[in-house]
Amino acid sequence: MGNEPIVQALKELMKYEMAMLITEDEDDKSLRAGTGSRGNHDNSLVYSRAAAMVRACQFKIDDSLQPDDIPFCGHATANKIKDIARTGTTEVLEAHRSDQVVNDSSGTPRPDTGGGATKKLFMQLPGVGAKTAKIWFDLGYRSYEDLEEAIDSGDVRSEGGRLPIGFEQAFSLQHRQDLLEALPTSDLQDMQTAVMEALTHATGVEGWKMIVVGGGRRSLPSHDGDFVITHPTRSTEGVVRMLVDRLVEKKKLVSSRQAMCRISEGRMGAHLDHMRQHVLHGTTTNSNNIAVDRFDKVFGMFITQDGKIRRMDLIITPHEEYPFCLLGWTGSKQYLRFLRQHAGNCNMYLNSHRLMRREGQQSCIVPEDGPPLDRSGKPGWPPGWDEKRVVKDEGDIMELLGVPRREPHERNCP
Ligand code: 8DG
Ligand code: CA
Ligand code: CA
Repeated sequence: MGNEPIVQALKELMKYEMAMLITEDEDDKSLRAGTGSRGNHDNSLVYSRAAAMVRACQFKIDDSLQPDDIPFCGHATANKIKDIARTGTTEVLEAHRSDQVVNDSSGTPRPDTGGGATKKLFMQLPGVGAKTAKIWFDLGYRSYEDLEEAIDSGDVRSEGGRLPIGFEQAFSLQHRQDLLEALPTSDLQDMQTAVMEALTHATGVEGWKMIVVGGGRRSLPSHDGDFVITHPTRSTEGVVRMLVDRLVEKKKLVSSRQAMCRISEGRMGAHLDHMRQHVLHGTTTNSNNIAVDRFDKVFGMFITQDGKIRRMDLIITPHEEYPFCLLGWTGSKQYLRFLRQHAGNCNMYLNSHRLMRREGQQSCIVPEDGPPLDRSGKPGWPPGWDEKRVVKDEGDIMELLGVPRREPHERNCP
């Protein structure tokens, strides 16, 4: 359709906006996935949605269109899209690219903008979020080399001070060449072999399943390995800790003393009750933090056979939630936002654990406790379904939602 350059420009704008958004609790973009649940308005979501819509557009977008002809966004965004169609760029994008303060649509300088290009650069390092990127930018650092120099020579810019950098961030800076390049498929294979060995050894049972998820499953080049792990019969409880210990012992994973190695565990216990409560009290928002789930997992640094350092995420799911986990962790993030929004429009709630809805004074798991709702909120089974059928794969979830089955590579909303 010829609209791809516009998609890429909107994606770039999305990333600059993520770099402008400071959250109090989380200073790491690898632990978030574009939340929208944060207090302040998140412009990155506007651009992400616009990019997805432009990619899906069945006509060429050019300057002859009126803003109203670009129906999926507000006038301010539509005007930027027109600019990009005409000239390849737009004022805000150029301001970000040159680290300048950005004006809002009424021409007023936006507070807390500036440094877009530099902050985006710093945030490519695992463990560095908008908060740290801003501190470094405000101190005057503009490149990785600047940061390295500051570590070597002490911080020349602030009197007697030193560069504020954590050991995880310093590790990422040191290994940035490995961490920023695209992974060859052999690295994913390497991860698979090492993790499967560790799972079998640590638990003493065979039969573990380990699937590539994330961009890699959507047939895109990956800069990290994302995997969902499950077992058809054995409990997954407590596995993450044993797995990490074994991988560290085998020198396949960098230990948490040297680099980022974040383990989440033990949060699965009451998760269904929590979900039920949220559904009952209407406190769910389908589009809110798509990165929040309660699976046991580890976000760490893998060491390949060639001695390269690669980011690796392992997500461990009980078998009954496996299809939901797979769907959630395959992405893309924007595809998931659309899917969850759709569930919400049908008065249902979807996350990476289950599909649920309310039934009178009770919450109801779909399909175990009852049929899904359609767009008008009416319950009813799709063709081929009844309460005895269980969700076996991602396509089943799509059927229950009444949306087309899409293969992973068809879920690349940018
Ligand atoms: P990329 O690595 O090439 O940038 O893209 P990706 O593979 O699509 O994204 P990812 O950041 O590696 O995450 C994989 C998918 O998992 C993503 O589409 C959204 C989903 N996801 C969750 N929970 C979380 C989370 O806690 N953090 C992140 N980053 N993604 C999550 O379901
Ligand atoms: Ca990924
Ligand atoms: Ca990842």
